[in-house]
Amino acid sequence: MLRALIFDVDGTLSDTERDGHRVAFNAAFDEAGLDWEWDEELYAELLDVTGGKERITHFVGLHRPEFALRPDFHERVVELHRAKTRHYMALAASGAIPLRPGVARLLDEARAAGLRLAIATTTTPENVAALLLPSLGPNALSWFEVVGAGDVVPAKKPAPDIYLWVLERLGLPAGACLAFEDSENGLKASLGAGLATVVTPCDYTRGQDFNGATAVLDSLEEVAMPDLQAWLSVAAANGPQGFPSVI
Ligand code: XBP
Ligand code: MG
Repeated sequence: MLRALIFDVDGTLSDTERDGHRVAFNAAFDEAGLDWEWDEELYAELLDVTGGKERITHFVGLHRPEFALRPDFHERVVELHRAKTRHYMALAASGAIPLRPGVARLLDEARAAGLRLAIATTTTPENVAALLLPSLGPNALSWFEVVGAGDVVPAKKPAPDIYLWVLERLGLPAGACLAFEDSENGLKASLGAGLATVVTPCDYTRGQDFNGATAVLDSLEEVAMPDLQAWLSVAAANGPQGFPSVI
């Protein structure tokens, strides 16, 4: 029986990466006097690593190895990321990053149907509020009973930890929940936690491997409420691993 929906944020609720996070990283680098510029192509590669601080560290390792030798390297990464979060929040709070089609309707219908809602994301918690409130209104955060975000678990996606953290706080087994993801890393995390998962690929993740997803859709616009229980039942019939794609 379906009891809760657990949503990823970046790429799933909103296409945040190219015109949100990427722009904010570049603004932080510029502000710090660094000549680092993450264009769209480079950013596509850097997205292999989830988490902003982890992504900066990954970039330095590949493209600015001398920067990693500084004695204050870790502090500099934290500082750069703090500035990036400030820029991202300002951008998101201005309403410049819309939700993906069907998201607001699905959240409304799920609430009306008495389903519990939660978030499992790699991004910084403050970013979630900044992104959702302009589109969904000032009370939107209270719709989500559990918000698992950022550094609450040390191992970020594709590790399943953030989903396990959310499930524990919901007090529900994975079999009573559906996860919503947009990326291969996110899908690995949700499947690793035993969750049936609906994938709506975004611009950067289209073409990735979504093997094991219960459904792969262009957007949540196509989802009707009865589909959700039906998908959970199909996944349950097939066991916790190796979900077939029904669409
Ligand atoms: C999202 C991310 C995030 C953002 C940056 O992954 O990878 O790292 O790009 O957020 P997912 P922060 O959608 O799989 O959760 O800079 O706040 O870490
Ligand atoms: Mg995502």
